[in-house]
Amino acid sequence: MPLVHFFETSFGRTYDRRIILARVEDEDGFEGWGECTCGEMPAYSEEWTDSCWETIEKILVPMVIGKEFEKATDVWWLMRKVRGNRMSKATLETAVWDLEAKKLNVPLWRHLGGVQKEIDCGVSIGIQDSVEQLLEKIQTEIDAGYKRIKIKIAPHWDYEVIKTVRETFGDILLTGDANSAYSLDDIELFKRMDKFDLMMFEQPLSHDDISDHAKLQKEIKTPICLDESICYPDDVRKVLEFEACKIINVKLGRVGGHAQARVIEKMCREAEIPIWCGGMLEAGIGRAHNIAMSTLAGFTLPGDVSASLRYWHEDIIEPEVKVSENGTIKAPENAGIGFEIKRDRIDNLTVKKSEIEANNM
Ligand code: OSB
Ligand code: MG
Repeated sequence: MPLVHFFETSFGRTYDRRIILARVEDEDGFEGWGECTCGEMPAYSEEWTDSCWETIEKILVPMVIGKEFEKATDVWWLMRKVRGNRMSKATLETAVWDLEAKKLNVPLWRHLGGVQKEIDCGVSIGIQDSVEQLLEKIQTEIDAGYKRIKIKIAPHWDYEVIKTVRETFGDILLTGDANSAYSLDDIELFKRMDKFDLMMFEQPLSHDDISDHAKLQKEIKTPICLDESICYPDDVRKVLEFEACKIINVKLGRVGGHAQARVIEKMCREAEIPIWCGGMLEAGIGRAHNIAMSTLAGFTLPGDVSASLRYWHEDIIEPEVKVSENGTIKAPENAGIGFEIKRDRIDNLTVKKSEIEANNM
């Protein structure tokens, strides 16, 4: 699926998405859908489209298909012998959650224990060809009502850019996401950027680091938010212990699905660490799962979940995800993820398909 506008982070530019979808069916004919949130390159994480395909088809499906289990929460445990590969796991796991909610005839968000009927939305704006272009994009999103603007930062696109954005837009809720582009050698730069009063610096240091972030957090007032570093509930325990951040970004794929996300949400809520839902340039199915997760009580900050039309000329769900002029999305009242799947559109976009039946295993 071609993106409406390219998306650039500190690790590169994306023009087109190659997305894996999973459709699961149970013996009673109920179905559920999941979307793999990996990138086209092993850059944000080690997983990428073709590796996920192999992992899901050859390794994970045989662990789940044809198995009798009580609840969607069991799927994570059925796959426990596989280390890592959480985006691959989440693809199947989230599909089973959708199926379970449809079977119970309840919206997935209620089934997960969500309490917020409407979620607060922000946007993530990539690195642009020019600062003027960035300012234009920010204006568009503010006009659309979004509650928080996040810009991507990198060593060629940081201090001066943030300064200009602050001078132009004043007191907006503003965040900078570095996607691991810096090291502790940059402490002085971060201290100088403290004065811009950002809501947070997201993942400034290494993708798998906790202790360097703790050192940086001690030196700056701006809250650090961890994204890439948080893979398991145990990582949350460690970042809290070392005070490595003050905010956490939760992504369904990065943590392995809804069951793990719920554990992390509860831990953060109890520790009074605010969390928000991150995005991975999802198509409609992944976006719908993000909306459901964002309704959990701990998700108190605006997430990176925004309107379908910011990404796609035409999405794969109906209705498309729309954002109110107050910058919110209403949680749907239909069963499961709550959106219709556009099967024809998906069929037209499909380049590869694998159908696996339990009795063939
Ligand atoms: O770090 O949050 C990130 C996109 C791809 C990989 C990593 C990230 C992002 C985003 C986009 O920031 C969020 C979105 O609009 O989906
Ligand atoms: Mg991020």
